[in-house]
Amino acid sequence: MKGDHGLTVTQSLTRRLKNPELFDDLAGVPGRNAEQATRRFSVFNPSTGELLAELPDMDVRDVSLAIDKAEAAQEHWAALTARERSDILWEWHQLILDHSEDLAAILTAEMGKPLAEAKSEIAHAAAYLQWYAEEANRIYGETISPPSNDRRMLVIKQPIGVVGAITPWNFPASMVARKISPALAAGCAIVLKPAEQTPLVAGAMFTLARMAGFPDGVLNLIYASEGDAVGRELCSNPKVRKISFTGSTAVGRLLMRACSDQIKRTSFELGGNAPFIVFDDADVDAAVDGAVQAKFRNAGQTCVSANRLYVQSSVYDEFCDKFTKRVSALRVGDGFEPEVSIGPLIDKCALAKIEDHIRDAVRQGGKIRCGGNRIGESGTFFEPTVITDVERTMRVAQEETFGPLAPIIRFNNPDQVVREANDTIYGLAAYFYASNLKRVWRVAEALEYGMVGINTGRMSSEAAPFGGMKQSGIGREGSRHGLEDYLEMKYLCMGGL
Ligand code: TXE
Repeated sequence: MKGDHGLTVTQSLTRRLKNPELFDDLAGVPGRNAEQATRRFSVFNPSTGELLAELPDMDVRDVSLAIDKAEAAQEHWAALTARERSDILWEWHQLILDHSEDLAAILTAEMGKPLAEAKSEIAHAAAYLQWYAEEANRIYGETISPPSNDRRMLVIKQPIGVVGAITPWNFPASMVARKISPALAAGCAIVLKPAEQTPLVAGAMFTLARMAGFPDGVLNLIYASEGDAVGRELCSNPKVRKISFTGSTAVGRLLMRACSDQIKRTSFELGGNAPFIVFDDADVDAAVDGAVQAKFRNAGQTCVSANRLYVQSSVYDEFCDKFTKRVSALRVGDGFEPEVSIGPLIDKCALAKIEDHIRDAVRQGGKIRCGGNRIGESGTFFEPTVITDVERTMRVAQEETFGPLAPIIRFNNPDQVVREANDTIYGLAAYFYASNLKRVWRVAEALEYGMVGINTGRMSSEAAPFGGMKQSGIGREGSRHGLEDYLEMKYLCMGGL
């Protein structure tokens, strides 16, 4: 079906939406010449293979124009009072809640995750906007006791300026909100490039942002079929003062190099290799619950996904049996079908990676307890899989699988397991289950991770700083710390008093 703006959206999706006009802005990119207007890229539903939309494939010229617009708008945006910025963010938050069903349907259609998960992601996205609508009013500086009485010293906080943001496909709504809302609260303007697989929900959110009243130019959206050229322009254009990126560590490295010429500010949230440790004093049933959540949410396609499970010998058999039973019962399918808790993987590459990891583990003695196969000839559905007898040297324990595969490693020595858990280039999230208070503190402090879940498999919250150590990234998103990442600190010294 062709919309007024030349957008193709399948009837099955538009029929689901109460407000199909959420798509209206998707194709409208002013100022493009005829040659640019012919270049488009397609967005597909990974569950069905249906074509969802054909979007303008924007290029470096579009990015450069968007940066100009952002720069022109930023000063005005920063000059509004904190309360005025906060009110617009509140309005956007409200509009997202009002349209949450439509936004969730778009998200499930383009990304594949179960509708219930999509709804909770939209609520999570709205929660970031709410949090930073409040936080916008809490930007504080400081005064310093001067070393001599003839001067006064203070510190003020100012917006960094124009921010280039690049988001991934695994949380296409909440990643957008998590980056944009603190930046807007701080007084920055944004140029955002969502992932090419999942640009539609970002587009719909931007439509709602316009309705909320953001001044023209403060929020700019770039649709592009790949990230390379956009990334280069964002990193090399001196008008962009900061890059905020969530995605793979490999691309994070490229962007960091590209930003080094101008010593550009960066926030990176990159890959992970989260350990999930079950000690012998853990509540095993609770640990099973937590592991199912931490591993299989979003079909395992989360940067905080439990990538390797370590279970202490004395509870190993009980844990493996109970966990395998729960995992075998998970239903895989189209995210729009009720009862489905595992959607498709994002693409064929993701499928190939999980199969490689399984092959490698089995070759070295890993035992498949359930799953292990793709479902159907076409499509990217994969059975939720548990492998036991895993060794830490296997690829499945070394690399981020980013899929519904849980490798379980047996351990005997509690001190050694913490050292093994830390033995990775990543440091995003770790989980452990234990009840002995001394052990809880010691292990929590010893894990070299930005986030540690203790007796829980779920910890993301707008109220908490999300981010990693080592090669999992730089900076934090969420909480008051997330706001600081979009503010420059300026020291003022007034003399001659
Ligand atoms: O990531 P990419 P992919 C990890 C996960 C996954 C792997 C690959 O292990 O299996 O990365 O996923 C844009 N300059 N994570 O290929 O390529 C791209 O257009 C600028 C973890 O999807 O990093 C998209 O918008 N931008 C992660 C975004 O980067 C570039 C979430 C992410 O794509 C670019 C996703 C370039 N040269 C994957 N190349 C997490 N932390 O949750 C690509 N992009």
